[in-house]
Amino acid sequence: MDLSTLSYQKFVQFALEQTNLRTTLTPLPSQEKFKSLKANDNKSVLNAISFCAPKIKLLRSLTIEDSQSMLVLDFAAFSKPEYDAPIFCANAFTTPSRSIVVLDLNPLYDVTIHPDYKEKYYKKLMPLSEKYSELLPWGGKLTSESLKFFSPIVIWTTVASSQLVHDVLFSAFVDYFKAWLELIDEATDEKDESLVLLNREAQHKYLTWRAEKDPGYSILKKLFGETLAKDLVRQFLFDGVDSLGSKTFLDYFPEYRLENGTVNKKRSMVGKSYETRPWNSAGEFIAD
Ligand code: BLA
Repeated sequence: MDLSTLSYQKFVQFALEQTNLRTTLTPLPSQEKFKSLKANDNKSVLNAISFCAPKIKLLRSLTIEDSQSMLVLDFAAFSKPEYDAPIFCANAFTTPSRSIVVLDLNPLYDVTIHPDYKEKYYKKLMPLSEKYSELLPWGGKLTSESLKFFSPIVIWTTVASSQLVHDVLFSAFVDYFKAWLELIDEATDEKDESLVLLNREAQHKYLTWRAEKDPGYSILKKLFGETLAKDLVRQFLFDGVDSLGSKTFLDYFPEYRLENGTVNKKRSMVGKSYETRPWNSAGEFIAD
């Protein structure tokens, strides 16, 4: 399809407006640093924004739009570590033929081993996953390791690009972002410093995973060159990876260690799995 009628700007605008209705966003230094970022192809249009707010450590968005070849949305928002709220995650990669999408409130703690966390945040949100399951169906096998960063309401899809899909995706983005804002509104700050430390480490582990293994990296490298792509990943998209904690990727994910001590470049050590949605509509894990 012709991508020139589609854009992810509307998604970002919506999120900023909604957030500003409830809290006060303050621009972060990383926004200034990356706002004049230019792609090597001289045609992709970029938009990089980053903010914080009293309960939000980082809300950032990167869009890359070239109507001839691809539209990219990478939007995420993290609470301050005093709150154990999920991480808002909206990633979309759209070409004229298909769209690859992950939309989720990524859990801070793996829901398959922390049923209390699942109960606390996802039980009442389960209808959301049903609502979009027909038009944004499960995208098939994915990197198995990614699943522990996904929630039972995750929308993981790879579908033929169309105006309808784009509109449905906007509707889903609206629902999921509003749900996230609601959770942030209701969140009360943790007074127990040891639990705050756990939250901070969980966010750091997440940032470490994505800074190392995000599937978008090869495209960023092509557009910006290796040095800038690395800076963009570590200082903008996953800002905090070098400051929130001191553990390394291999501390968190030792199975990726090669004999010479470096990180295995493979995205998955286990391989891809989960051909179908591994949660049922009650949020129970049903994969073997
Ligand atoms: C593919 N993107 C994918 C896949 C997933 C994600 C699961 C399928 C391949 C796989 O299983 O690894 C997304 N994975 C995620 C997310 C998390 C995760 C969000 O673990 C969070 C924890 N995608 C982007 C951006 C670009 C992009 C910004 O988000 C481009 C700049 C591209 N994603 C992209 C491409 C593919 C892809 C090109 C298909 C090619 C591939 O699999 O490498």
